[in-house]
This record gives sequence, structure tokens and C-alpha cells, in this order.
Amino acid sequence: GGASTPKRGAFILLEGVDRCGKTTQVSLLVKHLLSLSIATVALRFPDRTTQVGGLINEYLQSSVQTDDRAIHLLFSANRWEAAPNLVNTLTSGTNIICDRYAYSGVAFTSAKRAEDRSSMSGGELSLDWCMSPDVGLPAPDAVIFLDLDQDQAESRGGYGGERYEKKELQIRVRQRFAELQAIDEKQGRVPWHVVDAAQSIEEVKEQIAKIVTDTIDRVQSESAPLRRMWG
Ligand code: ADP
Ligand code: 2DT
Repeated sequence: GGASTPKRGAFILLEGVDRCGKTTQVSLLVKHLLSLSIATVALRFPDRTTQVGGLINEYLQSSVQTDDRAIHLLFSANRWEAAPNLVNTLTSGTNIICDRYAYSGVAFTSAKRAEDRSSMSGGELSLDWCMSPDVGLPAPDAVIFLDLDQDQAESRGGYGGERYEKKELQIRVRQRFAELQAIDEKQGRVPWHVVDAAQSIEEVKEQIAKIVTDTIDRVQSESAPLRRMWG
């Protein structure tokens, strides 16, 4: 007992292609944890409420040609500007459930092909190039990957008008996520949990809730230090 420093919160990330159910599950999860009196907040990237996020929002909603590297760096800047607050939240003992992060950043930019791209140089942008601006960001304690194939994603309703909502791009994005999972598994630092997102909302919720409570327990019992991305 006594006035010991509170244990830090866990940083848990939900990733996956558009429509896999991230928004639905983040909101169910936060409600579930709060009902158990476990301090938790939701975050999402891009955070469109900041000035940088406003530029990202304009980009996503328009078809104006913009350099892909410049846009990639804006998405990364949008995480860096949030990082101090994110670290303070975790340090104060609050858990964070986050919808998309650096993995989406790398997966989407590296999935662009020459014909999708508006950059000065042709060819695809390498994973290494895409990862480098996010190196050093706070790393999640777990990645929950909601896995859904493209046909099932599309059966959940037609795409809206945003720039990346195109079938071929989404298929390549899913492949890039798998490459990022392999990189993390080789490094052995950030555990990935792949959940079949084609199950019912309730089934997905149960599986995620178990992963999340196990992760929170692990972070607290091991007093695990907060790591940095891809370091
Ligand atoms: P994301 O945030 O990953 O794009 P959403 O949570 O917004 O996904 O879900 C996309 C659509 O699919 C919504 O209409 C949502 O109600 C529906 N949906 C979410 N999860 C499931 C599920 N497990 N089964 C069927 N439909 C789902
Ligand atoms: P939402 O539909 O989840 O708001 O995402 N994206 C996201 C990137 O290209 N790079 C990033 O770093 C992030 C976080 C994924 C909007 C789109 O932005 C893409 C879909």
C-alpha cells in the first residue's frame, strides 16, 4: 500500500483495412473498460481536429495532386504532435485504445503505386522510407489486427468518397500490414493479435476484451517500460 506511483496505462492499438470494425470496437471496448472502472481513453489517427489534421482532412477529401512524401510526413507529424499528451496520459495510469497509428501510415503510403502517385519520382515508396519518420514514437503494448478480406469489407456498404477508398489499394494495404506484422514479430517487441473481423460484432468484442485485459495485466505486473517504435 502507501502512496506509490500509479502503474502506467497500456497503449493498445487497433489496426486493419477500412470497414473492418475499428470504430465500432474501440467504442465498445472503452465502454466495457469504463464499466469495470478501468481508466481508459480512445484516440484515433489521423486526428483531424488539429491544424495538421485539417490539412490531412482536406487531402483525404479532395483529389488534388499532392506530393505523397509530403502527405506521408503530415500523417507522421500528426502523431508526433500528439505524442507528449499520449505519454502523459499513459504515465498518469490511463489506458489508451487507439484507432490506427504508424502501421496505417506505412501500409497506406507504401501501397500506393506509380499510377496512384503524384510525387516527383516514380516507383513505390519503400517500407524503410515510410517507417523512418515514425521511428521513436511511443510504441503500442499490443497491436490488435482486425483481419477482413476485401469482399467482406465491401459487403459492409459502398465506399464513401475518400481518396483511399479503392479496392486495389485496400488489397495492397492488407499485404503491407502483414509485412509490418512480420517485422514486429522478428524484433520480438510488439505483440500482434490477429482477430477474424468477419465474426459477429459480439464475438469480435469478446476476443478483443480478453486480449486487452491480458495486456493491461501484463503491463502492470511487469511494470513494462513504454517502448519506442521500431527502435
Ligand atoms: P472501421 O472503423 O474499421 O472503418 P466501422 O466500425 O466503422 O469500421 O464499421 C464499418 C461498418 O461495418 C459499419 O456499418 C459497422 O456497423 C459495420 N460492422 C462493424 N463490425 C461488424 C461486424 N463484426 N459484422 C458486420 N458488420 C460490422
Ligand atoms: P480514417 O478513415 O480511419 O479516418 O482514416 N491513413 C491513416 C494514412 O494514409 N496514413 C496514416 O498515417 C493514417 C493514420 C487510412 C483515413 C485514411 O487515412 C489513411 C485511411
